[in-house]
Amino acid sequence: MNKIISLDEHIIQSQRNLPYATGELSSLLRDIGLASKIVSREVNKAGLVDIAGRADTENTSGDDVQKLDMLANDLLISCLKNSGECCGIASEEEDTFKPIKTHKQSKYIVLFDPLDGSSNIDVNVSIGTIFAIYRRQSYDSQCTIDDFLQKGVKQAAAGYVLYGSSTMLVYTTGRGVNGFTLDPSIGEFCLSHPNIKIPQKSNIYSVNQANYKKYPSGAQAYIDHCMNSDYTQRYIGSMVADVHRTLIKGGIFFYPATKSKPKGKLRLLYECNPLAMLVEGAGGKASDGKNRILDILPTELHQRTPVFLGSPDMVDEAEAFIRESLSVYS
Ligand code: AHM
Ligand code: MG
Repeated sequence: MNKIISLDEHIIQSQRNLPYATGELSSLLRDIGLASKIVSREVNKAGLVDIAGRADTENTSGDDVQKLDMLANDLLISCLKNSGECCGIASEEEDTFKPIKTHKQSKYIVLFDPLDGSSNIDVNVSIGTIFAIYRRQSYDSQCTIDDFLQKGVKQAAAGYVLYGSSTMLVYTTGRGVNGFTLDPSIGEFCLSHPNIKIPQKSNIYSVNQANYKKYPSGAQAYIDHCMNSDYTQRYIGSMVADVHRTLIKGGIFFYPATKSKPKGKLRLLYECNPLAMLVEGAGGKASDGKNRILDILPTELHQRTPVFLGSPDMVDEAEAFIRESLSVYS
Protein backbone atom coordinates (compact mmCIF):
# COMPACT_ATOMS: atom_id res chain seq x y z
CA MET A 1 0.00 0.00 0.00
CA ASN A 2 1.27 3.49 -0.85
CA LYS A 3 1.96 5.81 2.07
CA ILE A 4 -1.06 8.02 2.76
CA ILE A 5 -0.20 11.69 3.21
CA SER A 6 -2.86 13.59 5.12
CA LEU A 7 -3.54 17.30 4.63
CA ASP A 8 -2.13 18.13 8.08
CA GLU A 9 1.04 16.15 7.37
CA HIS A 10 1.45 17.82 3.98
CA ILE A 11 1.04 21.30 5.47
CA ILE A 12 3.61 20.56 8.19
CA GLN A 13 6.06 19.01 5.70
CA SER A 14 5.75 22.05 3.42
CA GLN A 15 6.38 24.35 6.37
CA ARG A 16 9.58 22.46 7.23
CA ASN A 17 10.91 23.37 3.77
CA LEU A 18 10.67 27.06 4.70
CA PRO A 19 13.32 27.78 7.34
CA TYR A 20 11.72 31.06 8.53
CA ALA A 21 8.11 29.85 8.68
CA THR A 22 6.52 30.35 12.09
CA GLY A 23 3.77 27.77 11.66
CA GLU A 24 0.96 30.35 11.83
CA LEU A 25 -0.12 29.96 8.21
CA SER A 26 0.06 26.18 8.55
CA SER A 27 -2.13 26.30 11.61
CA LEU A 28 -4.66 28.54 9.82
CA LEU A 29 -4.81 26.19 6.83
CA ARG A 30 -5.41 23.24 9.12
CA ASP A 31 -8.24 25.12 10.85
CA ILE A 32 -9.86 25.83 7.48
CA GLY A 33 -9.48 22.12 6.65
CA LEU A 34 -11.29 21.25 9.88
CA ALA A 35 -14.10 23.76 9.26
CA SER A 36 -14.60 22.36 5.76
CA LYS A 37 -14.98 18.82 7.11
CA ILE A 38 -17.87 20.05 9.23
CA VAL A 39 -19.41 21.90 6.26
CA SER A 40 -18.97 18.73 4.17
CA ARG A 41 -20.86 16.71 6.79
CA GLU A 42 -23.72 19.23 6.71
CA VAL A 43 -23.78 19.37 2.88
CA ASN A 44 -24.00 15.58 2.76
CA LYS A 45 -27.06 15.69 5.00
CA ALA A 46 -28.72 18.43 2.92
CA GLY A 47 -31.25 16.13 1.26
CA LEU A 48 -32.54 15.15 4.68
CA VAL A 49 -33.83 18.64 5.52
CA ASP A 50 -37.22 17.73 4.13
CA ILE A 51 -37.35 14.97 6.71
CA ALA A 52 -35.68 16.86 9.54
CA GLY A 53 -37.33 20.23 8.81
CA ARG A 54 -36.93 22.81 6.07
CA ALA A 55 -34.35 25.59 6.12
CA ASP A 56 -35.40 28.63 8.14
CA THR A 57 -38.05 26.63 9.96
CA GLU A 58 -38.02 24.44 13.01
CA ASN A 59 -37.21 20.76 12.64
CA THR A 60 -39.12 17.98 14.32
CA SER A 61 -37.09 18.40 17.50
CA GLY A 62 -37.95 22.09 17.61
CA ASP A 63 -34.40 23.25 16.63
CA ASP A 64 -33.96 26.01 14.08
CA VAL A 65 -32.69 24.66 10.75
CA GLN A 66 -30.39 27.17 9.13
CA LYS A 67 -29.97 27.66 5.40
CA LEU A 68 -26.89 25.78 4.31
CA ASP A 69 -24.97 28.80 3.02
CA MET A 70 -25.52 30.69 6.27
CA LEU A 71 -24.59 27.61 8.27
CA ALA A 72 -21.33 27.28 6.31
CA ASN A 73 -20.68 30.99 6.86
CA ASP A 74 -21.20 30.74 10.63
CA LEU A 75 -19.09 27.57 10.88
CA LEU A 76 -16.16 29.15 9.07
CA ILE A 77 -16.37 32.34 11.11
CA SER A 78 -16.41 30.44 14.38
CA CYS A 79 -13.48 28.16 13.36
CA LEU A 80 -11.45 31.20 12.29
CA LYS A 81 -12.31 33.07 15.49
CA ASN A 82 -11.13 30.08 17.54
CA SER A 83 -8.03 29.60 15.42
CA GLY A 84 -6.11 32.49 17.02
CA GLU A 85 -4.12 32.91 13.78
CA CYS A 86 -6.53 35.25 12.02
CA CYS A 87 -7.18 38.89 12.91
CA GLY A 88 -10.08 39.48 10.54
CA ILE A 89 -12.43 37.88 8.04
CA ALA A 90 -14.56 39.00 5.14
CA SER A 91 -17.26 36.78 3.70
CA GLU A 92 -19.35 36.99 0.56
CA GLU A 93 -22.33 36.56 2.88
CA GLU A 94 -21.48 39.56 5.10
CA ASP A 95 -21.83 43.26 4.28
CA THR A 96 -18.47 44.22 5.68
CA PHE A 97 -15.33 42.71 7.21
CA LYS A 98 -15.17 41.57 10.84
CA PRO A 99 -12.06 42.18 12.95
CA ILE A 100 -11.19 39.30 15.29
CA LYS A 101 -9.59 39.87 18.67
CA THR A 102 -6.78 37.44 19.37
CA HIS A 103 -4.48 37.00 22.35
CA LYS A 104 -1.52 37.82 20.13
CA GLN A 105 -1.00 40.09 17.14
CA SER A 106 -2.17 37.68 14.38
CA LYS A 107 -0.81 38.53 10.98
CA TYR A 108 -3.35 36.96 8.63
CA ILE A 109 -6.78 37.87 7.32
CA VAL A 110 -9.07 35.46 5.46
CA LEU A 111 -11.68 36.14 2.78
CA PHE A 112 -14.11 33.43 1.74
CA ASP A 113 -17.20 32.45 -0.16
CA PRO A 114 -18.66 29.94 2.31
CA LEU A 115 -20.83 28.06 -0.19
CA ASP A 116 -20.37 28.93 -3.82
CA GLY A 117 -22.93 27.80 -6.38
CA SER A 118 -26.05 28.91 -4.53
CA SER A 119 -28.41 27.83 -7.32
CA ASN A 120 -27.11 24.25 -6.97
CA ILE A 121 -27.41 23.92 -3.18
CA ASP A 122 -30.91 22.46 -3.06
CA VAL A 123 -30.53 20.12 -6.03
CA ASN A 124 -27.60 17.92 -4.99
CA VAL A 125 -25.18 19.39 -7.55
CA SER A 126 -21.53 20.16 -6.65
CA ILE A 127 -20.93 23.30 -4.61
CA GLY A 128 -17.86 24.53 -2.74
CA THR A 129 -16.10 26.80 -0.28
CA ILE A 130 -13.45 29.20 -1.65
CA PHE A 131 -10.85 30.93 0.55
CA ALA A 132 -8.03 33.45 0.23
CA ILE A 133 -5.43 34.28 2.91
CA TYR A 134 -3.43 37.52 3.00
CA ARG A 135 -0.86 38.97 5.39
CA ARG A 136 -2.28 42.06 7.07
CA GLN A 137 -0.71 45.38 6.09
CA SER A 138 -1.83 47.58 8.97
CA TYR A 139 -0.12 47.87 12.34
CA ASP A 140 -3.14 49.13 14.32
CA SER A 141 -4.54 46.92 17.04
CA GLN A 142 -7.45 46.05 14.72
CA CYS A 143 -7.26 45.13 11.05
CA THR A 144 -8.56 47.74 8.61
CA ILE A 145 -10.30 47.71 5.23
CA ASP A 146 -6.90 48.17 3.52
CA ASP A 147 -5.85 44.74 4.79
CA PHE A 148 -8.64 43.27 2.66
CA LEU A 149 -8.25 45.48 -0.43
CA GLN A 150 -4.96 43.97 -1.59
CA LYS A 151 -4.12 42.76 -5.08
CA GLY A 152 -4.60 39.02 -5.57
CA VAL A 153 -0.89 38.69 -6.26
CA LYS A 154 -0.35 39.31 -2.53
CA GLN A 155 -2.28 36.19 -1.45
CA ALA A 156 -0.25 34.06 0.96
CA ALA A 157 -2.42 31.04 0.23
CA ALA A 158 -5.66 30.19 -1.53
CA GLY A 159 -7.83 27.16 -1.98
CA TYR A 160 -11.24 25.63 -2.30
CA VAL A 161 -13.19 22.71 -0.98
CA LEU A 162 -15.45 20.99 -3.49
CA TYR A 163 -18.44 19.11 -2.15
CA GLY A 164 -18.97 16.82 -5.12
CA SER A 165 -19.19 13.07 -5.63
CA SER A 166 -16.38 13.15 -3.09
CA THR A 167 -15.18 16.09 -1.01
CA MET A 168 -11.86 17.54 -2.16
CA LEU A 169 -9.65 20.29 -0.80
CA VAL A 170 -7.23 21.95 -3.23
CA TYR A 171 -4.78 24.57 -1.97
CA THR A 172 -1.62 26.44 -2.81
CA THR A 173 0.80 28.62 -0.90
CA GLY A 174 2.45 29.65 -4.16
CA ARG A 175 4.66 26.59 -4.47
CA GLY A 176 2.56 24.04 -6.34
CA VAL A 177 -1.10 23.15 -6.24
CA ASN A 178 -2.11 20.01 -4.36
CA GLY A 179 -5.46 18.24 -4.08
CA PHE A 180 -6.72 16.08 -1.20
CA THR A 181 -9.75 13.82 -1.15
CA LEU A 182 -11.69 13.35 2.07
CA ASP A 183 -11.76 9.71 3.13
CA PRO A 184 -14.97 9.70 5.18
CA SER A 185 -14.04 6.40 6.88
CA ILE A 186 -11.06 8.01 8.62
CA GLY A 187 -12.19 11.65 8.46
CA GLU A 188 -8.94 12.78 6.82
CA PHE A 189 -8.13 14.67 3.64
CA CYS A 190 -5.60 12.41 1.84
CA LEU A 191 -3.24 13.63 -0.88
CA SER A 192 -4.80 12.33 -4.12
CA HIS A 193 -3.78 14.95 -6.72
CA PRO A 194 -0.16 15.99 -6.04
CA ASN A 195 1.31 18.89 -7.98
CA ILE A 196 -1.66 19.60 -10.27
CA LYS A 197 -0.70 20.91 -13.72
CA ILE A 198 -3.36 22.29 -16.03
CA PRO A 199 -3.18 21.08 -19.66
CA GLN A 200 -1.76 23.75 -22.02
CA LYS A 201 -5.01 23.58 -24.00
CA SER A 202 -8.06 21.35 -24.37
CA ASN A 203 -11.39 21.43 -26.15
CA ILE A 204 -13.75 22.35 -23.29
CA TYR A 205 -15.32 25.79 -22.97
CA SER A 206 -17.49 26.65 -20.00
CA VAL A 207 -19.83 29.64 -20.04
CA ASN A 208 -23.50 30.39 -19.47
CA GLN A 209 -24.34 30.51 -23.15
CA ALA A 210 -27.93 31.58 -22.44
CA ASN A 211 -26.50 35.06 -21.87
CA TYR A 212 -24.89 35.14 -25.36
CA LYS A 213 -26.92 38.11 -26.59
CA LYS A 214 -26.07 40.09 -23.43
CA TYR A 215 -22.30 39.58 -23.74
CA PRO A 216 -19.96 42.15 -25.33
CA SER A 217 -18.98 41.55 -28.96
CA GLY A 218 -15.54 40.10 -28.06
CA ALA A 219 -17.03 37.39 -25.83
CA GLN A 220 -19.64 36.66 -28.49
CA ALA A 221 -16.94 36.34 -31.15
CA TYR A 222 -15.00 33.95 -28.93
CA ILE A 223 -18.11 31.81 -28.29
CA ASP A 224 -18.74 31.73 -32.08
CA HIS A 225 -15.16 30.54 -32.49
CA CYS A 226 -15.68 27.80 -29.86
CA MET A 227 -18.85 26.64 -31.61
CA ASN A 228 -17.10 26.59 -34.99
CA SER A 229 -14.15 24.61 -33.60
CA ASP A 230 -13.92 21.04 -32.48
CA TYR A 231 -14.84 22.10 -28.93
CA THR A 232 -17.39 20.82 -26.47
CA GLN A 233 -19.25 22.77 -23.80
CA ARG A 234 -19.60 22.00 -20.08
CA TYR A 235 -21.26 24.30 -17.53
CA ILE A 236 -22.17 23.23 -14.00
CA GLY A 237 -23.08 26.70 -12.72
CA SER A 238 -20.90 26.40 -9.60
CA MET A 239 -17.70 28.28 -10.36
CA VAL A 240 -15.69 26.14 -7.97
CA ALA A 241 -16.81 22.93 -9.71
CA ASP A 242 -16.33 24.34 -13.22
CA VAL A 243 -12.85 25.56 -12.25
CA HIS A 244 -11.97 22.21 -10.65
CA ARG A 245 -12.80 20.41 -13.90
CA THR A 246 -10.80 23.03 -15.80
CA LEU A 247 -7.75 22.47 -13.56
CA ILE A 248 -7.85 18.71 -14.07
CA LYS A 249 -9.00 18.37 -17.69
CA GLY A 250 -8.03 21.76 -19.07
CA GLY A 251 -10.29 24.16 -20.94
CA ILE A 252 -11.53 27.67 -20.31
CA PHE A 253 -14.14 28.94 -17.85
CA PHE A 254 -15.44 32.44 -18.39
CA TYR A 255 -18.08 34.80 -17.08
CA PRO A 256 -17.99 38.01 -19.14
CA ALA A 257 -19.75 41.29 -18.36
CA THR A 258 -23.41 41.38 -19.37
CA LYS A 259 -25.75 44.28 -20.14
CA SER A 260 -27.36 44.01 -16.69
CA LYS A 261 -24.02 43.31 -14.93
CA PRO A 262 -21.51 45.55 -16.74
CA LYS A 263 -18.78 44.63 -14.24
CA GLY A 264 -19.46 40.89 -14.50
CA LYS A 265 -21.14 38.69 -11.92
CA LEU A 266 -18.33 37.01 -10.03
CA ARG A 267 -16.59 38.56 -7.03
CA LEU A 268 -12.96 39.52 -7.35
CA LEU A 269 -11.98 38.97 -3.72
CA TYR A 270 -14.01 35.90 -2.76
CA GLU A 271 -14.05 33.94 -6.02
CA CYS A 272 -11.80 35.18 -8.82
CA ASN A 273 -8.57 35.98 -6.94
CA PRO A 274 -8.24 32.69 -5.03
CA LEU A 275 -9.18 30.62 -8.08
CA ALA A 276 -6.81 32.70 -10.24
CA MET A 277 -3.94 31.98 -7.83
CA LEU A 278 -4.65 28.24 -8.07
CA VAL A 279 -5.00 28.29 -11.86
CA GLU A 280 -1.76 30.26 -12.29
CA GLY A 281 -0.03 28.00 -9.75
CA ALA A 282 -0.98 25.03 -11.94
CA GLY A 283 0.46 26.75 -15.04
CA GLY A 284 -2.75 28.35 -16.33
CA LYS A 285 -3.86 31.95 -16.86
CA ALA A 286 -6.59 34.16 -15.37
CA SER A 287 -7.65 37.41 -16.99
CA ASP A 288 -10.52 39.90 -16.96
CA GLY A 289 -10.37 39.77 -20.75
CA LYS A 290 -7.57 42.33 -21.00
CA ASN A 291 -5.50 42.23 -17.80
CA ARG A 292 -4.29 39.70 -15.28
CA ILE A 293 -6.88 39.16 -12.51
CA LEU A 294 -4.20 39.02 -9.79
CA ASP A 295 -2.96 42.54 -10.70
CA ILE A 296 -6.32 44.28 -10.17
CA LEU A 297 -6.21 46.69 -7.21
CA PRO A 298 -9.60 46.28 -5.49
CA THR A 299 -11.49 49.35 -4.32
CA GLU A 300 -14.38 47.59 -2.60
CA LEU A 301 -14.93 44.32 -0.77
CA HIS A 302 -17.72 43.02 -2.98
CA GLN A 303 -16.18 44.17 -6.26
CA ARG A 304 -17.11 42.13 -9.33
CA THR A 305 -15.05 41.41 -12.41
CA PRO A 306 -15.41 39.65 -15.74
CA VAL A 307 -13.20 36.55 -15.69
CA PHE A 308 -11.57 34.22 -18.23
CA LEU A 309 -9.42 31.48 -16.73
CA GLY A 310 -7.97 28.09 -17.54
CA SER A 311 -5.53 26.53 -20.02
CA PRO A 312 -3.04 29.23 -21.05
CA ASP A 313 -3.48 28.79 -24.81
CA MET A 314 -7.25 29.11 -24.51
CA VAL A 315 -7.15 32.23 -22.33
CA ASP A 316 -4.71 33.78 -24.85
CA GLU A 317 -7.14 32.86 -27.62
CA ALA A 318 -10.11 34.48 -25.79
CA GLU A 319 -8.07 37.64 -25.10
CA ALA A 320 -7.13 37.86 -28.79
CA PHE A 321 -10.83 37.81 -29.80
CA ILE A 322 -11.60 40.52 -27.22
CA ARG A 323 -8.69 42.71 -28.43
CA GLU A 324 -9.75 42.30 -32.03
CA SER A 325 -13.35 43.22 -31.34
CA LEU A 326 -12.23 46.30 -29.36
CA SER A 327 -10.19 47.47 -32.34
CA VAL A 328 -13.19 46.99 -34.66
CA TYR A 329 -15.71 48.76 -32.41
CA SER A 330 -13.64 51.55 -30.90
P1 AHM B 1 -23.13 32.58 -5.85
O1 AHM B 1 -21.94 33.12 -5.11
O2 AHM B 1 -24.44 33.23 -5.48
O3 AHM B 1 -23.19 31.10 -5.76
O4 AHM B 1 -22.95 32.99 -7.40
C1 AHM B 1 -21.80 32.60 -8.05
C2 AHM B 1 -22.10 31.51 -9.03
C3 AHM B 1 -20.88 30.83 -9.53
O5 AHM B 1 -20.56 29.72 -8.75
C4 AHM B 1 -21.26 30.43 -10.92
O6 AHM B 1 -20.14 30.35 -11.76
C5 AHM B 1 -22.19 31.52 -11.34
O7 AHM B 1 -22.70 32.09 -10.15
C6 AHM B 1 -23.33 31.02 -12.14
O8 AHM B 1 -24.11 32.09 -12.55
P2 AHM B 1 -25.27 31.94 -13.64
O9 AHM B 1 -26.36 31.19 -12.98
O10 AHM B 1 -25.63 33.36 -13.98
O11 AHM B 1 -24.70 31.21 -14.82
MG1 MG C 1 -20.10 32.50 -4.94
